[in-house]
Amino acid sequence: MAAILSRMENTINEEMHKVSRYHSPPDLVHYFFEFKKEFERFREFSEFPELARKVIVGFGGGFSAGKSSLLNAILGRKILPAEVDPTTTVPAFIIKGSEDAISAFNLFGKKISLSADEFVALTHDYEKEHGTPMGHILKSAHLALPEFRWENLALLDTPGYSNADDNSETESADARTARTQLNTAQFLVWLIRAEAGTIPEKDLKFLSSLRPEIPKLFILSQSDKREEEDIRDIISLIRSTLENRGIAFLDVLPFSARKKKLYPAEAITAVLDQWNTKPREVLFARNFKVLFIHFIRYLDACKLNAERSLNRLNRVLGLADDEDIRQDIEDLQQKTLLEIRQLDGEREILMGLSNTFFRELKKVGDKVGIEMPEPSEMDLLAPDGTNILELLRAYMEKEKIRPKAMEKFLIPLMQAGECGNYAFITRQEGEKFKDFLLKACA
Ligand SMILES: Nc1nc2c(ncn2[C@@H]2O[C@H](COP(=O)(O)OP(=O)(O)OP(=O)(O)O)[C@@H](O)[C@H]2O)c(=O)[nH]1
Ligand SMILES: [Mg+2]
Repeated sequence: MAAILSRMENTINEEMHKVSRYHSPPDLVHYFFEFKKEFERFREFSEFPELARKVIVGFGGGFSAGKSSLLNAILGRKILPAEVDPTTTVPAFIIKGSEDAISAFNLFGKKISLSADEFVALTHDYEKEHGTPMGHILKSAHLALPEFRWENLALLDTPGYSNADDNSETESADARTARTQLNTAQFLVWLIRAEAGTIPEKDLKFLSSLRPEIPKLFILSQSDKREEEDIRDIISLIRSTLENRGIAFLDVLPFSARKKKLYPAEAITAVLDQWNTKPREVLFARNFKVLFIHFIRYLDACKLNAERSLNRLNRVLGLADDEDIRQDIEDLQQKTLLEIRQLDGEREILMGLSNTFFRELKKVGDKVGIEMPEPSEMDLLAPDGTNILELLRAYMEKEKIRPKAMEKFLIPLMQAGECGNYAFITRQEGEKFKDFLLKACA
């Protein structure tokens, strides 16, 4: 497996870079960044395939908000170190397993097994006791529990994103870790300490930097620390603040690890039950395909341009009498032809790399028992706004539709990330455009 992974990595880091030497998409830096990030996720998946189909529920909040204590209450046992001043330093995923097992993923991309004591020592404030921040050589920890009741969920404990006493403006490493981890989650449980009396400004700022489409459940933690009648007021204050700030939320529920009768975890576990309904799709094949297609489409667009230039040059050549001018035009034609040949060569190499890459991807999938079907290009059409924009332009040219008439479709499509417009256009322009799209992609 290690050999396959390193071949795949080599494709991205070496071979694709070679292809990009003469023609590369304008967003090349971002493009390779995305490619590498997706590959990192894939590497982690290959070490922890159990996690691939899980819906991830991130638990976030400030330092000592009570995340680990809430998780322990939900799990019904003290598996995560909390109490007596511990600090979570490494994100920990908790899933169902056939037997108790703890493992971790280190920064060198290796999976290691840990005993319960080692887990506590390595992931929770090892620094204070031993003087070395061992937690920081681990990327994530994984706990499998046989009694875990949500087959499709992975609960993710994260380090607190900020220290309540820390007023500095610069973002800490913990905040970055928490953001990266929480942004990969499909659902979020966010804890606010009741003592704070409302949702702190810092939390609001942090939450607005998370993907807005992640459904969020808010918990007023350590509710025993305030009078019972205050709790209701604090909750309504939090609700109205969230509404005013435009942060969508599912609910705000009180919880206490000390007074479980008064503020039980059941309302929270009922929400987890709802999120548990179906496993998550594995999207690696799809995401990698989108990345390859992006580059190939760019080469195709370059070729189309070059061919257009060639046609124009032919036309001009037919009109030119002067021998010197003809010579110049023929030189330009030669140059353009060479470029077209080069583009063809690059496309062929890229297609070859893509084929090999998907074969390797499938091999890894087979080894860990998760199917990795390579999607067809048609499957990928809807989410890629830029392709549709190109196709729409071609359609307008073919149907002799003036840009003015299509402006209302074109403008939103030109804005990055407006994938939903695909559905909008096909609804508006109807079957004709859909037919055209199908033919264009055949
Ligand atoms: N009174 C009271 N104290 C609590 C409650 N929950 C947690 N605590 C205390 O609050 C402190 C922090 O709890 P943790 O569960 O470790 O909080 P955390 O959010 O995981 O903290 P970090 O991992 O450091 O970000 C501990 O000292 C707990 O004993 C609660 O419901 N009531
Ligand atoms: Mg913790």
